[in-house]
Amino acid sequence: MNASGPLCTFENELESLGQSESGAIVLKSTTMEPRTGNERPKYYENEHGSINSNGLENLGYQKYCELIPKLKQFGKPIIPSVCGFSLSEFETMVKAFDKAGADVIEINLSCPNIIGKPQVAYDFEQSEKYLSAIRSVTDKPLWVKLPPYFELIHRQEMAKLLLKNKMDGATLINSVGNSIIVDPEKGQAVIKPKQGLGGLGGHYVKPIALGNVWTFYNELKGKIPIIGAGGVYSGKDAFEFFLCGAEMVQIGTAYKHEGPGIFSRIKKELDAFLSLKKYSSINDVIGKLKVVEGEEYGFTA
Ligand code: RRO
Repeated sequence: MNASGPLCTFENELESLGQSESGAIVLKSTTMEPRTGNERPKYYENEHGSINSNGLENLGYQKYCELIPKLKQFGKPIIPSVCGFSLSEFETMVKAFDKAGADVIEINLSCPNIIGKPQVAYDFEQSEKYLSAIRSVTDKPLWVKLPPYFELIHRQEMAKLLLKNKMDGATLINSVGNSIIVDPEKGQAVIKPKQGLGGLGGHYVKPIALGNVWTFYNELKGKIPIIGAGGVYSGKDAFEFFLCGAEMVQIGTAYKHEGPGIFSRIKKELDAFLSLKKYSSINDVIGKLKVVEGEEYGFTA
């Protein structure tokens, strides 16, 4: 499926996703009011990936609630993504999307691009408060969109919170926040907002995403499915996420680059790779990453 972010803000983009082979329609993260987002240039892409400081450009949650019945005609899960500026905003939007017929609601606790608003998911006390309160306002499946964590203890602690608060999915990872890409010719950052700082995606972040997926998989022990994201451009990339424990993948940077045809290409590539490697089912892949034994790759004198 697509990742919440690129090409899922406007009605025509959501319809294209409906017509594509994306397994679901994931909506751009919503706020209470419509937003035009941050100043341009706020997106840049090269062969290694992307950086964005979109700034939550979206039509406001009420518009997406109205669109849900229309989007249902495509016969696939509709997954709004919610990004409030306070707990009560999260609660209001989650309740509204529940009523409007969302199939799953993704709670975005990891937007890196709002000036003066640190990512909730890096504050474990606040995250616990948000997750338990949001859990109590809906019975719909709740997925939590998380940022990359770089310490194992942080991954372990967040995994515990997801289990304790009965979350139904963990989307790993959002972009790597507060990064910079420099244009050396101009001696200038490639995007404008936040002094050039933005969220990194694409090939740049795949190993970070895989590391997060693998640790969360081992902590969650199959009790909560993982939706992998961060650098999926090909069927083999998707395969790597499945090996590390993801059950689904989302595609952001590569979808923006290639458009909605990417979903059928990646499915075909994945099927071909699974046949080549003689896997009869994706269930034989999920979480089956082998770790190196002995000294095969060790440095010896
Ligand atoms: O809109 C954005 O700037 C944005 C969001 Br909400 C997010 O979750 N992740 C990202 O890279 N950009």
